[in-house]
Amino acid sequence: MISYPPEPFRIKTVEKIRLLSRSEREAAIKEAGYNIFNLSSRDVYIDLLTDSGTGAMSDQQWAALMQGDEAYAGAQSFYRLKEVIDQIFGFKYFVPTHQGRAAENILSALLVRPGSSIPNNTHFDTTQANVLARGGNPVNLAIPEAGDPQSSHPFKGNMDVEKLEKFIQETGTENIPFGMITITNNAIGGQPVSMQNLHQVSEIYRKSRIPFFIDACRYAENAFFVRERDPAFSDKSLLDITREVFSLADGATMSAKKDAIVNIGGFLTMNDETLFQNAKNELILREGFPTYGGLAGRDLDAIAVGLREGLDEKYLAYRVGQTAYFGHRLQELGIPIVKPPGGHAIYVDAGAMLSHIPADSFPGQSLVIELYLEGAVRAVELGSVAFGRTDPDTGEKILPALELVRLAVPRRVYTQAHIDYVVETLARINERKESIRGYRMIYAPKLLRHFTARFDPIR
Ligand code: P61
Repeated sequence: MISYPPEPFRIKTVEKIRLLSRSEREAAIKEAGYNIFNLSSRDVYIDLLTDSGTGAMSDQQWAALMQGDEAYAGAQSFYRLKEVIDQIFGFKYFVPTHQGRAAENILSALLVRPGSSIPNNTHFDTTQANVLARGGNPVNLAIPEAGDPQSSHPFKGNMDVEKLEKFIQETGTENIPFGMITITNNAIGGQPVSMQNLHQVSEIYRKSRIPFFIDACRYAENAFFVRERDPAFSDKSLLDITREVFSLADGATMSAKKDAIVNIGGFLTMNDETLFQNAKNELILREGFPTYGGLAGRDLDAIAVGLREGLDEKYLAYRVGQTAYFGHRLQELGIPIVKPPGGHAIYVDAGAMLSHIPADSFPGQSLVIELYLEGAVRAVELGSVAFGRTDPDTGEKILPALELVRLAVPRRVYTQAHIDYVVETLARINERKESIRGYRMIYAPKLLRHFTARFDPIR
């Protein structure tokens, strides 16, 4: 039994939550078309839909908001953020964006052409969609262990470097405008990438002259895992580890809604001056002037403070410890999860738990709906609903290897009692799992379909 880490903070502001009755929950989820994205947040008791933008800001961040400089051009908030980004990331240039996908959009708009291929360990859905939207081909080259929920490989987020080399040779560097790696690897369980793997990937991209961009949303959690799991880094500071990581790349896309613990914000950072010029022009067209991006000056100040807090050792020990406690409690109950627990979330292997429901009847979606019905807990499906798609050329259905349900833990928000409540909710579902049925998708848009899809229960 692993213990729950004491929080390295105390609570100054609280927010009321309410638990609807079972019959109210049944009505709410039906009204939502059995899609938790359509629920009103007041109808959710414990919201584990995402760790993105849902963290609790600190007193220091709230104080920083008051100092926001709202000047259209040359705002002081921009320079304060620049100082922190320079220190942590170390690239020559950056543009603020309203969130991570806006940074991905700029990069894709500037570099992806129809027929381009973009390799990654595993693209998250917004990166995948931004590449697809420009006619590109997002390619996932994670190590084989990434597809095995039982494997407790310490760096399960790694890229398969042999596959990457082969892929580059076969595709031709002229068809690969940039390559990526996502730290931590969200789509396969919030699993870290090792420093050694990052060095190897960087070397491969560099020798092929392919610009290397890191999807950096959870870089601080990744740095913490590197220090915990790789003895070569056990006495290095998290800042030193982080700087080494980014020194290997040509740029990064960042959603500040994760490890910078803010409710909104992101940025695109790079070394290439021409790319920076073009990014500024693209930014001006769609986001805003380059010293504020799609944000208010005060948001930039909150990010600047949050980036430092997100890299704090005591905070990260608590953060990763809380997620580990959550995962171990579920494992004790025999609930199949992706092992080992990742940094920001627990991923239940719904395909294994509800093995009687076939992938095209969406076992992950069934579990998500049961979590709501049983305890008003909101989780998200990361399986055939989120990642399934139809090949535009062959009409073939492409389904992901795993049917996962993610329980993401917002930063500094929920207590041990809340986590225990979710564990107990899942335990009750697990006891009657054979009676759970699948769902039929009755509406889906072409891209990012899980946000607006609607379902009907299969009777
Ligand atoms: C999340 F249900 N993630 O994990 P933006 N890269 C990576 C991410 O994890 C990520 C982004 C880029 C979210 C929010 C989310 O279908 C969903 O600031 C590794 O959200 O634009 C975001 O950053 C994009 C939840 C995104 C979803 C898409 O919960």
